[in-house]
Amino acid sequence: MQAKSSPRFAIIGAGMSGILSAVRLKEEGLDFTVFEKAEKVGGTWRENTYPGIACDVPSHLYCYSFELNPDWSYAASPGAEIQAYFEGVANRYEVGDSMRFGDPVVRCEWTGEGWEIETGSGYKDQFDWVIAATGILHHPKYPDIEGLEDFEGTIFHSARWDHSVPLDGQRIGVIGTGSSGVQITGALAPRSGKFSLFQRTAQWVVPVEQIAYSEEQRAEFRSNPEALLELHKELDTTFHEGFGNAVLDGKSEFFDTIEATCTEHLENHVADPELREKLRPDYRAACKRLVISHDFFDSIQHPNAELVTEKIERIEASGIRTEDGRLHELDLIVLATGFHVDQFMRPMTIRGRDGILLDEVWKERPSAYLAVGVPGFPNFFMLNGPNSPVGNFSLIRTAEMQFDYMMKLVEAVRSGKLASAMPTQQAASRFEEERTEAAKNTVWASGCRSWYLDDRGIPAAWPFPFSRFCDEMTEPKLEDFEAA
Ligand code: N01
Repeated sequence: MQAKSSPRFAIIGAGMSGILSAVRLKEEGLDFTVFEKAEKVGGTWRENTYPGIACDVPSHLYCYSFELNPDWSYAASPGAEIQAYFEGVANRYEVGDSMRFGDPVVRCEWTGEGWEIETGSGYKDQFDWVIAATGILHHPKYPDIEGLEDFEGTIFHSARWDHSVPLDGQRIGVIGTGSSGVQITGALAPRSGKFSLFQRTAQWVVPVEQIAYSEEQRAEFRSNPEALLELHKELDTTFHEGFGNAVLDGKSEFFDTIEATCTEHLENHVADPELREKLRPDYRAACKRLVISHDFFDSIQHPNAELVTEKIERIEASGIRTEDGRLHELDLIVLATGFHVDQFMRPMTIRGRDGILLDEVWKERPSAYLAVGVPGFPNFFMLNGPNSPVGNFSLIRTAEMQFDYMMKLVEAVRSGKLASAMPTQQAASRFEEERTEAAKNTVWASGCRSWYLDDRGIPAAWPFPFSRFCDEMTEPKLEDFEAA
């Protein structure tokens, strides 16, 4: 390993968490390389460019605490603006020179001294620490529907949008009514010749108006950074202490209020009683991720649009055949069918101490001590990894706290308190047991199908209050790590 006074860091991924890590390590004067498989930074915002993409989390919350942005155009800004924000941060902090683009990491191997990283091109280098900042929502999930290859029009996943394909006046079918499918519907139903949305499960749709910031408001934010900070803090507190804590109890009255708001919106905005019933969910609000939309009900009632709830039987050369025998003829099919959320760094080969493979350790399902580390993998640290808060707390705030926690472990290693930072099996098993029990009481376990659930139907996300997350991340419990 390198001298403990100058550790080298490999950061895998140049999305939100990877850029954060690069900026912070640069500030600390530490040596790092960012490995990015694609050609530029941005992660999910680089990969998802579908029409209508926006962040439904308030923009003034969805930014780094050290880089608030007075210039957001909307309360929920479009994807391209968020992508530009991340590119801007990477440029302003001049971390680009330490990034290797277009070359995926294929192997990380603990040598006994440190980590050897190998990329697809055969490039190899040695590091003391690995920060896996690979994200969650980036392996497209293709549905298991017969005949996907038989379609003679154009078909792609929502995260693989082909912008050369014409949309205006086309017959467009979208499979899936998660946040992506709903945003695509808002953008494309009015432009299409005919728009068919294939819904398997109705969604709770929370009507949040899209607010545009005027030039005066943006100028005010620019001239008054304290006001901007105040707004950021207010959104942070409201989100974490409201929604973030409410999800822990499936019976929380918080969700009665959300259900009442969504139901009123449905009753008042959908005229046709048959369509209204098709759009009415039959499970607890927030069991699946809530869909936030001010225009979905208007879009699905557009004269061009149709909500199809009959089960899809198969895809044929000219369209989608539903179980009622009807063929929905289409020019374009968009698969807004979500992501494989249990992959994390995989398919990389990650080999830890004594040659153990992460794939073996995670063969049943991924898990991590406090969502950041895995026994057997020294100095291997994950941001927004398995069991991390997802949807309940701000992803950016979470990554910032996880990064600060890691730096305390780095310090413990540099000062000789730990030989390397690796949770003990006992600490990891204790956390896993407690986490699994707590997860069963959350709203995500209240009876629905969603990407929050693991293969056993147990929610995988952090199931404790925000205060506990803050406490855990404030100071590592060194007794939970293998001793020096
Ligand atoms: O994916 P999803 P997403 N036949 O997994 C349906 C974030 N995000 O890309 O509900 C028919 O939520 C599936 O049906 P069902 C956000 O965290 C954020 O939309 O399982 N249908 C479902 O309707 C979000 O949660 C923003 O019955 C099939 C849909 O496909 C996450 O990304 C914007 C099917 C998948 O929904 C993922 O959202 C967009 C099949 N075989 C996304 N298979 C923001 O604004 C699947 N479905 C921040």
